[in-house]
Amino acid sequence: MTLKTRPLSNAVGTEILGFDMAAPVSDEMIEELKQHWAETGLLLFKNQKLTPEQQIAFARRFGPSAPTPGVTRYLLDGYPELFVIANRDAEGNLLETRETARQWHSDHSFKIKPSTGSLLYCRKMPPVGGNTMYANMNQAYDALSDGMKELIENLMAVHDVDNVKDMKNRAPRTPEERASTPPIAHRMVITHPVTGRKALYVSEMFTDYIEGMTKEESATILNYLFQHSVRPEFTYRHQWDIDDVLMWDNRVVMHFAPRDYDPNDPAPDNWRYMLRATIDPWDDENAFPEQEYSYKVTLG
Ligand SMILES: O=C(O)CCC(=O)C(=O)O
Ligand SMILES: [Fe+2]
Repeated sequence: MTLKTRPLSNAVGTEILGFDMAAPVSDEMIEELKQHWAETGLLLFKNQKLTPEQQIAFARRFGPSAPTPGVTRYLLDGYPELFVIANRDAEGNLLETRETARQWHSDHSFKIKPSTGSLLYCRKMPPVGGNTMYANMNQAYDALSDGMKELIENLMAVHDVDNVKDMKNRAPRTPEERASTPPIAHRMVITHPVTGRKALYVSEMFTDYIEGMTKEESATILNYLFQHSVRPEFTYRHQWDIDDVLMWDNRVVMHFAPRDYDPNDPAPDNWRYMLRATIDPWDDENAFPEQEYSYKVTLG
């Protein structure tokens, strides 16, 4: 059986039409979904009615659960595989994750084996704003000059959770949390195992510096790449409806949640509540071929 689909935008994404994620899904259909996921970086499923168990079970068809190191405090009660990204809890208390994703990033790029994808389920959304943006890093790579491609081809960039700027609403990380996420070097250019396409693999949220360069040199190159990779023509901006599920491939896209609503506004309908299931590569699977070069960076 072939899925009914339509493109979400020129740059990113495929909408999967008339699909029920809670119903039994054949292996063939999962393979077909994986192909769209790899080719366009993002799948949209609308009008989904999922229990936490069903969301987790669907994500598990694509890979094992990816524990989020260093952020054990934000997991759904009774469901440690689901990460809660919300401005308020059911009692109206403000939550620390209300300013999540205010910089472009690829999830878990600070791990030696980064997460391949995430599956984000919208439970509550304010009437205006609360959008999520995606940028196609295959297209960003392709649009670079040959000179820039050659320069970065074999360079390693260091990714670090402590590079994240917007931690001000969060409790300081404990020494154990810090120790669980040492800085990690990855190739700046990765190749997707399904499509064979190259992608830029640096982000303003997690990428700290380029190995073998001074901070100043590396900042100049990285800042250029950060701006270049999110040029409007490479992006898609999703306006969420409640019951939407978006599932992205971290090897193809970066994403970003603009502060286009006020998470602190106490109005009852100003409530954004999302549940994320995070997908790791299987044990025998390299998320991308260059990963064999990734390593932990020894400090000072
Ligand atoms: O809240 C969002 O729109 C995105 C959050 C995010 O970065 C994620 O779920 O990985
Ligand atoms: Fe994210």
